[in-house]
Amino acid sequence: MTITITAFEKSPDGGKGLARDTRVRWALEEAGVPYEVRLVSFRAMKEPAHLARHPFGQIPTYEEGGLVLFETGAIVLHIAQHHAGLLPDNADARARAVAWMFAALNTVEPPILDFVTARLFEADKPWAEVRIPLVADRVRDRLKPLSARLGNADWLDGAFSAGDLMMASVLLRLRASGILDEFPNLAAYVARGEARPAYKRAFAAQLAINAA
Ligand code: GTB
Repeated sequence: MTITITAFEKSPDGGKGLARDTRVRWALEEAGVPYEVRLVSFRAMKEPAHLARHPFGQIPTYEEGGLVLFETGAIVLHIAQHHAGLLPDNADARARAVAWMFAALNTVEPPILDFVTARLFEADKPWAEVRIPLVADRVRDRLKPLSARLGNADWLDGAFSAGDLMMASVLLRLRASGILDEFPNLAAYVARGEARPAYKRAFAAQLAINAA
């Protein structure tokens, strides 16, 4: 059955892979599943056809037969549950990999979003000088224990899993700020993710659209 995802017609990052379709593309590439992409403009994202796919008018979405999904956590989990390569066979290890997915989305990503928003979109506001260091410290408060847990390991819990895919995807957005480099093992962890052939294919696919 054909899988179709949605992505920005023109991503604001110009193809740096920071928009959230990249993590869905990465999961599909890890699973070896072909997919098609429906590109949507910012206007089309808020029109009825897309709102029927995504109640908040965002990308990415995922369509497969009669199934329509939104939220990258739900989409990546769906892919991981239906194809080999992203979740371990052992039930306990599988549950832990899912826990890392939730940790990425629910514990690590929120302060990163606050930080990126403050730096990129609110830097001209009168409170920015005070707020940005505060939110940067909230990011560090998450990265310190994450770095301690990862230690010298390649991945968070044994073999690479959807938990690592999601965590690396979330951490990627920090690179430009320099905060990631304060934690060399996390910077190396993200680089390991980016070095995976599946990530490279996902990155190239979104770049091909945005560089055009
Ligand atoms: N929780 C949702 C999920 O994980 O799927 C969040 C989805 C989301 O925020 N989608 C964004 C979107 O559609 C695109 S990824 N925004 C348009 C809107 O809300 O109207 C966020 C994003 C956008 C641009 C860059 N960039 O250019 O660097 C990076 C990330």
